[in-house]
Parts: sequence; structure tokens; C-alpha cells
Amino acid sequence: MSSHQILQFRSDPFVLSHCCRHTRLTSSLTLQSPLKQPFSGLRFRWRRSNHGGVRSSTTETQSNNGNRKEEALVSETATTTIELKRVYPFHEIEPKWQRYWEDNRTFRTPDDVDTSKPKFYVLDMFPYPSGAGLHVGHPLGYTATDILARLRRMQGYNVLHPMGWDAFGLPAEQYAIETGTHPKTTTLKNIDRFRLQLKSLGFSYDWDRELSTTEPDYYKWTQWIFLQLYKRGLAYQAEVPVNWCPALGTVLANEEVVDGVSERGGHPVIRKPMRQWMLKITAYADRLLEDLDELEWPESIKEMQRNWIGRSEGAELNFSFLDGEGRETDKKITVYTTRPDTLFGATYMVVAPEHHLLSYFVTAEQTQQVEEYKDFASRKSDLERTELQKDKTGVFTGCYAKNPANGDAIPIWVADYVLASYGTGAIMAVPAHDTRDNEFALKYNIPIKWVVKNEANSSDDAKKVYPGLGIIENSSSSETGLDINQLSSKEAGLKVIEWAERTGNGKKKVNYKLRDWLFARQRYWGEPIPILILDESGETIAVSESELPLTLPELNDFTPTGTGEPPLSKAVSWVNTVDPSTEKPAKRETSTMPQWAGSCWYYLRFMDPKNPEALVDKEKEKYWSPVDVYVGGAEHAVLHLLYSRFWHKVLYDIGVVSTKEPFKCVINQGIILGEVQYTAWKDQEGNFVSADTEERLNEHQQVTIPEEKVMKSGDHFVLKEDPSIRLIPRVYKMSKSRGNVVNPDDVVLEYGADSLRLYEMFMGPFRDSKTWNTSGIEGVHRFLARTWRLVIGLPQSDGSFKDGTIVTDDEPTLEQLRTLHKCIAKVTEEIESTRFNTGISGMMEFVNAAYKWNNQPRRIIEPFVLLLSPYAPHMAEELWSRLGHPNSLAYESFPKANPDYLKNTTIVLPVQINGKTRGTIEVEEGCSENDAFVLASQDEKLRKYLDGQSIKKRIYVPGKILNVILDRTNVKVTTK
Ligand code: ANZ
Repeated sequence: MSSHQILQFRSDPFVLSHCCRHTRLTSSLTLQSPLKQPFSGLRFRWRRSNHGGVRSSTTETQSNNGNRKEEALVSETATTTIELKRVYPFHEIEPKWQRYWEDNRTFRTPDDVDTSKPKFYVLDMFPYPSGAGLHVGHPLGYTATDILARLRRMQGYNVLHPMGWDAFGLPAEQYAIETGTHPKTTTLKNIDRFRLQLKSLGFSYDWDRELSTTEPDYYKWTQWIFLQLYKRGLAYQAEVPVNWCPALGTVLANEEVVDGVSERGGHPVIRKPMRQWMLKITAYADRLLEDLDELEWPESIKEMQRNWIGRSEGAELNFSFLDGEGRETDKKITVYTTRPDTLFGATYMVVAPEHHLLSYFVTAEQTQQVEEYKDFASRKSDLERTELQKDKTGVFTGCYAKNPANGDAIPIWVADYVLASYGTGAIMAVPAHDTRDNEFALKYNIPIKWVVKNEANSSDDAKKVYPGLGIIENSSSSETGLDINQLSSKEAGLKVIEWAERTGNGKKKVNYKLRDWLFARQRYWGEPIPILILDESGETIAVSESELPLTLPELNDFTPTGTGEPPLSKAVSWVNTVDPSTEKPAKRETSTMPQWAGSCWYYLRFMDPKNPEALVDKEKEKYWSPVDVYVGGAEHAVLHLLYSRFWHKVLYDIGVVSTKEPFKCVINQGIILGEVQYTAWKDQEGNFVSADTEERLNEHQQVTIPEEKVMKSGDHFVLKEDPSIRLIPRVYKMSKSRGNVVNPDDVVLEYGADSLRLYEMFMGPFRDSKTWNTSGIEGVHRFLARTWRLVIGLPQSDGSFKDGTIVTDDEPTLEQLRTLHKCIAKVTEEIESTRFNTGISGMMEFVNAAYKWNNQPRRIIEPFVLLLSPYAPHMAEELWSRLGHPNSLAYESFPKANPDYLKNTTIVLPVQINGKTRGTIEVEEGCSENDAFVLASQDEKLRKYLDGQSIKKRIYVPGKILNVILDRTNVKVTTK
């Protein structure tokens, strides 16, 4: 962790060291194990504060009757150690309650829940257990779902809140290639670490339902789903281009290719067609689109999904191929266009370099050039090819086709801005009305013909590309009889389609951007695809369902084969088999499923994780479906959610699930960015140069300034020691290379899990991105410590806390009840609206108010502890148990706000001075005499009567009047 960390844990005993900013003294102190000996005699010195100075800190003193006064304990000049009164024994409490929950299986959701009760299924996007362990970004979503789960449990719902591992994938395989460690070994080790870390944060998962996508019991059903897709023609094989790296002799995933070269080694990567398994997600495109409307998802995700599916309406039009003499042949090139109204403006055609008929359209003279171009294009990704700002390239094929609208012969080009995978892989190019075609035509001197009039057009714009709609011109032909002049684009488009359908020149067509899903990887660490290929015929045969799971064979060598064959082909005795039904020799499919597979349906298995007979029991599925709240990163807004919706719909069609959609509500948590870093510049002599200098900053040396040396000046940040030096604050994503990654383990050790949970929720609105700030944790940590002392009392002289609490059995006052019920209403509403940060503010207000009370009645404090429990469950459990409850509070009823105590209660109180009404004040209904008097003396109008006067008597009738009788001997004579 960063340099200002105050606790450094060494083995045992551990050391607490810290630094006092002003005195520059550092002290360190050896402790017993914190679990055994909590804080007795523990001393510390103040930490760096947010504002740089030592905080003028306060703590409470407590008189015998429980009265407290906050009093200043240390000042800026404090130099020596002071007693640690801010903290509470979280080191003791947290492991204790984690053990309790584990031993009692507190959060187990039994198989046979009482289904007459309402259900709440709250799910986290399960993590890939990477070697790096948990990141502070993980607990953000996990704390939010945990708060929801805990709230709903206490509100009487049956809650399903599970956790598992999306554990197949590339990093474990790459590690295996480098070190020889089996991916399974690495994966299990990482899972153990993740589990331990999650448990240390007190999440209320039902660990009995834990699953890993890599376990045969689980992937048996992933394979089973694949077989259902295969049987329905939704899984098929096709030649598709893959990233092939000749030097590494392997197929690479998109993320392993950076700028056309392999991430490992920097070798060239080309696109090469390969026979691959595909899933026909396009068959579900319409339903995936339509059903979005019913979902309570953020509009932004729905829009991303709509764009990804990319439905467009247009036409397929046929252009006849002309032979060498310009005669029409019966060979057709079919194009897809969304602008049939521009047909008369098509002055050339383009086919994609991979178009299946391309070799047919090339003249002998152009063959070499076209072949070279195909090779050139194969080295680019689709993204590079279609980027608008990229220079367009292409080659003339030497051949022509006939524009069906007017009979013109137009040249056929090959160019890589047309993709083989979209539409028909060929376009009619209309350079007057399509930007890319326009660029291309200008570059290669191809005629441009304007056919759509822009009504708002000025004469200057006449020769510019106009992609909009308008009125059609230059669009009639006596030869074909088609005339669309003067029609609007829309009318003209419909007329062209109608004409094309009538004359056999084309048809209406809906297209989708969505492509079928490439469902195979040439990798070891994935689910085997349960398919056999007969040696003789090459026919594919589904492995029988009774043979599932088809387990991944053991392998010691994970390196690529060099031929493009997947590593599984090395498991020769596994690969070579016979088809049990015909006894014909066959080979097993050696590609494995992509990492997306296991995460497509895991939410179903959590409902019934151990079922050997079915993917999920029908009754259980009916009860628990759909997932009520699904929380995860926005990076999964498109593919993961789309793929699982697709599988879910297939499972719905075959009667495995009862709902059309898997996830009722999806929430994306924001990203946690690293702490703000302040940059300054120094010249050659080592003097600081202000960031607003005229000089060029990049000629100077850049230095990072620690936060405590920085202060704010107006809208800028400056050096504290020299405010004329302006600094630049920057925020970066947390990354290893930047060294700004915060490890949650460190935070838990230093502040406790409850503080981490609370801090992550308090950082800002849940969905927003936010920057990490360690002093922010100190703030919530102090709040927890205050809450602890509110209920338990102050530490004893040796620093330890008494058992039990200082709570009394007094009847609560009206004011106390009002404060509590306002807090209940606020916390409940804020949690239910996933505004977790403002829920915490509500609790902070309560604690502040409660510190002013003379007593802490049980009827107030107990409900407050319950309110706190979803956020800070360890502390809440401990307080609950000290309040005399033998059982966990996890299933206690969540407090309900009584509306009687929520009414607006301020009243206008007349104030008399010596019997004369001199003004009014606004007070809370149950306001005490003292508070009313304080308010009166602060009132601008009343102040002049009261300032400097001695008071003889106060007569207070609550809710009616405050009369202040001044001491006559001291009456100030006023002129009024
Ligand atoms: C003629 C035309 C004229 C077009 C015009 C547009 C504007 P969306 O809306 O995304 O579906 N197109 C068709 N297939 C293509 C492919 N495989 N690769 C690249 N571009 C392709 O886009 C459909 C439009 O994109 C089609 O309509 C076609 O160009 C182009 F003024 O046809 B249009």
C-alpha cells in the first residue's frame, strides 16, 4: 500500500508504526496478536489528515451517568503518543462473526424453502479467479448485493445469494505454457485465495452453493446445452477467419492481437479461414431485440444491446455480371442496401476481399493485383478495415456489372471497407450519398452521380456528399420503365423494392449487425465440445447425453502444436475413439468452448447446484427465476448479457426454464479509479516550475507530489510550501504498472472489513466512477468507532472495552423516536433505491443526534443496530449479541418506520421578553426549553433584546410560548 500506511503487519508480533506530520516523529510499538489481546495499552499517533494538518481530534469523555461530552483531546502541536480511542476491536469481532456464520451456516438457503414466502435472487457477476486476487473494484458490487441480500432476508424474503467461479480461460493456460503448472492447479489455488478474501469481507453468500465452471459436474450441463443447440441446428460448423500467427503456430484470441501482431513476441498475425463451431444467435435476433422492452435495465445497456444487434431494414438487389463483350450473363452479384432510393446513383460496385465469387469476377490481367490485395487485407482486423478515418484502398477487378435500374455498366472493385460478414459481402456504391463511397470514388476517379436533392441545399454544397434523405432526381429510365423522380426517399425506396420484387431484381430484406457466435477456441483450458467426427465421412455426431460429462483429458504439454491444431489433439488416446452407435472409427472435436460458455447459464445452476439428473429442477427454477437483481461491470453490458439471454431463450423454447428473460434488473457499478496523483515539474536546477508556465513543460522533469504536500487554491492545486507552483491532478485506472492498485486485504487489516464495505458504499453514487481516497476510509472508520462507543461506552483506562453495553431500559423520548424513525425510513428507502451512499449519511445523522442524548434507550439503539447490519454486519452482530440476543440478527425483522414519527414537526413559537412578544422562532415540536432559548438568542431580531442581559427566569410552555424575564436591575434602556 501507499507510503502513508500506518499499520505494517509483520509475522507475529506485529508492529504499528506511524508518523506525526508536524513533529516528524515516528513511533512504533509491538503488539500481541490483535486477536488475543485487543488494544490494551495500544497507543498511536495521529495520521495525516485529508487537509494535510494533524486533525484537531476529538473524543468523548463519559461521566458516570452515561453523559458524554465531546472534548478536544489533542491539538495541532501534539507530539507524543495518545491513547487509541478512535478505534474499536474489529480485528477481534470480524473473524469471530465470520466463524460464527460459517459454523452455523447462517446464510444457507435450504433446498426446501417455504415457497409461500416471497423470493429475492440477487446475483453478482461471478469473477474469474485471477492470480492477482481480489481488486478493490470487486467488493464494490459485492457489498451492494450483500446489503440488498441482508435487507431482504430481514424483510422476510427467501434470499438466494450465491457465489462461484468463472474459471476456464486464457491466463491459467498461458501460465501453464510458461511454467508447466497444470491450469487446474493454478485455478484451484486462485479460487482458494478468492474465497478466503471474500469470506474476510463478511459477504452473506450461501457457500454451500459455490460452483466452478471448470468442475465436470458443472460443465456436464454446459455440454448438455451445447447438444440441445446442436440438435436444433443452432450449432453448426463454418469456415470463418481466425487470427492465425504463423510464427507461434497458433490461433490467437482477439485480445492477444495488438496492432496486427501477437501480444506475445510481436509476430505478424493474419486472418485465415478455419472450420469452426458457430452458434446461430442470429436466429434469435428479433426476440433478443423485442424482449429488451420488458426489462428494468438501464436504458444505456438496452441501447448498447440494440446497437449490437443492429437491425436494419433495406433491400437485396441483384446486379447482373457482364461478360468481356459487355453482354449480360445469368451470374448475379447480390448487394444489401438500406438506401434503395439511391439505386440510380450507383456508379460502381464493391465486393469484399473474401467474397465467395470474387475469383469469378476477376480478369486475367487483374488477377495478380487482386490476389496481392486479398493478402494485404487479410492482415487487418474488421475494425481497422471499417474505421471511417482510415484511408480507403481497393483494386479494380477488370469486370463490370449492370445497374438494373438503368442498364449502365458499372465497374466492380474489390475493397476492404466492405466486410464479407455483413449483408451479402457486396455493395452498390453510391458516391454522391455515402461518405465512404465518396472518399473511394474521389481517390480512384470514379464518376459521382447525385440523385437525392437536399432541400436545404445551397449551391456551394451541390457537389458535396449528401448522405441524408430528400427528394429524388436523375432517377428514371425509359429502358426499364422505372421512374422515381420527385418522390421522397422513403416513397422511392418502397417503389424500388416493389419494382425489384416484381421484376425479379431483388427483394425487401432485414439485416442484423449481430453475427453468429464463433463458439470454438483452439485452447486446452475450456469445456470439451461433445462432438465426434467420423474418420471416413467427416460427418459430425453428437456424443450421447448419457456419456456426459465428456471430461477434459489430462495433458502435460500445453504448448501450441504449431499446425493450428488445438493442444487437445496431443491427447491422442482421447481423440481417437469410435462412434458407439455404429462402431465406426472417429475423432473427438479438439477445439474447446470459449470462456463465455460457462457464464451463460450459471445463474440457473445456483438454484439447484447439486442436481445430478437435470440442469435445474423445474419447481426450483419456477420459484427462483428470474434473477431479481444482477450486478456487475459495464464491460459485460453487451456480450455476456446477450449470450446468456440467447441461451436462456433456447432453454425457454425447450421447456427447461419458465421465464423468457434471465435477469429482471441489471445494474452496472462504476469503476474505482486510483487515488488522485499530483504532478509537478522541476527544471534542471531542481526548482519547481508551475504548470501554468509559458514554457514547455515536457522539457522539464516530471515528479509526483504526495497528497499531504498539496493544497487547493481556488480551482487549482498548488504546492503547500510554495502556492505559486501549480500542479496537475490526474486520475488513472488502477494498474500494476502505475503502482496505484489498492489491495483490499491491506485495507481489511488496517481498518477492518466493515470499514472497507462502508467506504466503498460511501464513495459516491453506486453507478458512477469514483476515485479511491484512503483518507475517506478513515472517515467511515471513525464513524464506526463512534457508533461502537455510542453503544458500548468509552474504553477503560487500559484501552480495552467493557463487555456489554451502556444501553438503558428507559422509555425513549419523542425526539429519540423521531430521530430513529427518520433514520429507518431513510436507510430503507435508500437501500431499496440502491443509493447506498446516502443511506450511510442517514445513519451518520442518527449517530450525531444520539451523541447529544443523555441516555441510549434500548428501544432506539436495537433498531439502529439492525439498520446498520446490512452495511457493517460484523459490528452489528457484535452489538446485537452484547445487547443480549443469543442468535444472529441476520433473520431479525428489519425495522419499519412508523409514519406518526415522520411528520413534519416544526412549529412557530412566539417569544416574549418580559411579557411582550418580540418575535418568533421555528422549533421542533418536542424542543427542550434550553434548545428553544438557544435558538431565540441566535435569532437576529431577538438577539438585540437578549444580548448582554442577565436572565432572571424563563417560562416555557412547549409548543406554545417562550417567555424570558430579564433581570430588572440590568435592563438595558432601549430607545424603542
Ligand atoms: C447503397 C447506399 C447508398 C448505402 C447510400 C448507404 C448510403 P447499415 O445501416 O449499417 O445496415 N453495406 C452493405 N453491406 C456492407 C458490407 N458488407 N460492408 C460494408 N458496408 C456495407 O448499412 C447498410 C449500408 O452499408 C448499405 O446501404 C451499404 O451501403 C453498406 F447513400 O447501399 B448502402
